[in-house]
Amino acid sequence: MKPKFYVTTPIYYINAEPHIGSAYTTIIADIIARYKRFRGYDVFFLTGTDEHGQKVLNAAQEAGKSPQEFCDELAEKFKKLWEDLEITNDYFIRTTDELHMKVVQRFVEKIKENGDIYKGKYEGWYCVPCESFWNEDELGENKTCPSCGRKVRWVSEENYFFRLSKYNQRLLEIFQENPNFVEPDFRRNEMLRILEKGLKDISITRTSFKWGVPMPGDSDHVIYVWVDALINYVSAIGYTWDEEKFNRYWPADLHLIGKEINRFHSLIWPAMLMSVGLPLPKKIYAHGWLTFNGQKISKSLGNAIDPRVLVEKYGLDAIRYYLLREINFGKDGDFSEDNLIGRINADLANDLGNLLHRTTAMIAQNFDSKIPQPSKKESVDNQLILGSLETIQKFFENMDNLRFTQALEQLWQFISLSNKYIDLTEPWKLSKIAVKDRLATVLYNLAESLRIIATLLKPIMPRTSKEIYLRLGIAQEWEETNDKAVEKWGKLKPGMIVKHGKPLFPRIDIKKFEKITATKFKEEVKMVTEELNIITIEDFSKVELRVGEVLEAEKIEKSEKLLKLKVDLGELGERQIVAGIAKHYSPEELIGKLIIVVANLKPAKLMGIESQGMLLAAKDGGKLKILTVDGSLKPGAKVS
Ligand code: ME8
Repeated sequence: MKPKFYVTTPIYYINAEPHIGSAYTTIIADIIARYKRFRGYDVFFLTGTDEHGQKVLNAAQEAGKSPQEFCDELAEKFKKLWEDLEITNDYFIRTTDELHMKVVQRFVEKIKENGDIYKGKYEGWYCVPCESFWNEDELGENKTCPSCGRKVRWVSEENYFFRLSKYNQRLLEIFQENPNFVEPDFRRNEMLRILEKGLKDISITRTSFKWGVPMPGDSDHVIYVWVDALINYVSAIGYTWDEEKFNRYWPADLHLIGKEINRFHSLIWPAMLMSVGLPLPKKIYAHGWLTFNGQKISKSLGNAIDPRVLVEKYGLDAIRYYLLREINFGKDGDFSEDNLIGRINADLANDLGNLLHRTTAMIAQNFDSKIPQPSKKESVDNQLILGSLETIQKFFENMDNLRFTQALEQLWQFISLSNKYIDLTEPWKLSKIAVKDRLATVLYNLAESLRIIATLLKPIMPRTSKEIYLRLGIAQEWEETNDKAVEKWGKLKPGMIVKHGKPLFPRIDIKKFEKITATKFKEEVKMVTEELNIITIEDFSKVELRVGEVLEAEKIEKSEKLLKLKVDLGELGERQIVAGIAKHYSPEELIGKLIIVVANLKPAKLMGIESQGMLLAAKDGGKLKILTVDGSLKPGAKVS
């Protein structure tokens, strides 16, 4: 049986639309989930929405909707966004799901049965945006929330309390026994300081509003939104309703969160679990916060960016790559479009794109597009192979320890090594017959390096990984490919047909681009696919291709390249077409030919002469041949 891996994101408050911050955590969790599947784990990847509490209620009221109606609409937006971002979550939990609400009540009952809940009076400070209680001595100047800096409000209520203080000592021991329980270590140390100061019991119900899970046995109270939310991690996988599933996946292997909600996950949640007698999660990782182009991302300031706008502009894989490579995981970081473009041009277009481009072009030119059979290895080949083995091992080691930046640095070192291998072996000098065997070995090694690179990229840049497989002629292997594919060098079979195509990542001209500013959340953002060189049948059908008969052809004065043709397109009438074929065809030999014409191209002027369409021709080095039909057809016949 496969080992299991259970990874979660926070469940996001549904008071406003998702943005690049929530997308950051979700994309990282997706990369971890895909990576673990790739390594042979049975993964359960959970995300969802946090729908109760004062903050969501206020947002619904402002929108003039009932809270349920408001949540239903927003939950769909979150789901749609994750779909558009190709997030591979196994389940999406909503805290308004009836099943979840029952589990929350059952969980709280168990805490109560264990004697950990008592009734008392709560008087203190509350921050609605953070849904957090604070002690007087924790507040900032002018009674502001230490987490978000906004004004807190005084709350005085009869509440139920959870005996958090009872678990103080046990938590301290857990932190000492397992130094990796909370990561990074500086976040762990912050939690240790809180534990050393001593935990106070916390209020876990509210009476001032009704939007929440009713407290069992006292429906005047609703359960505190954080208690309700944390329980999602067990309710989603069957706690109290599917024992087998729950025992399979619990405890969670990784709760991935942002730093500001660390104490809920590292202190309160473990205490709640101890109270009901459940094992604790294996790791809580509290990552840093992102700014966008140097500015704080804030829904209230209206500068939250719909992640799809970024994806539309730069491509999904470029964003995934950038988030991992540039933001040192764990630390705060800035999502800067300048740096993103720098990375796209240098790492993706130059390093990776050129390696692929040069390799497939040389295989196409010298081996009729077939992956060649390698022969005797030389020492420069062995260096490349050793480099690949070292990369695979270090890449896995870094990924296993959530050191994403370092994992990618390692992989890009190998890409540089492969590019250097081209410079050292100078394959363009080997294309003479006498050294064809050597050329075959060099090009095989390059294609094999690319296969390894694409395989390791599968969890991080799935579209690019798939595209490289396609270019290497092994697209059918991609879906199933996993870490076994890089167990040894030389798994690429000679004879596969490579496809030489458009650049993987077009370079972006930094002078011409405009920075993204605040955007409204888009309902339907068209996602970019051209990065992949793939079009849909609908895209193809936009091009109207017709058979045309050349009626007249003549040279254009002062132009060496251009010919002016009159072409009969049957029902579409006659067209004037200007084509750059004068160096390859004389006007006379064209007359009467049945050629293929793009009939719905916007007219353009060439040397001042209008061209009402374009003819198709194929080029191979210096040779050019126009496309004709195989037999006779009426002018105007449709090509599809
Ligand atoms: O806290 N940079 O929900 P939330 C990086 N419902 N990550 C960011 C970010 C930024 N600028 N902004 C948001 C809640 N995040 C609770 C969670 S879990 C049981 C309940 C990410 O909508 C980051 O993961 O405020 C952060 O912890 C989370 O979104 C907060 O989402």
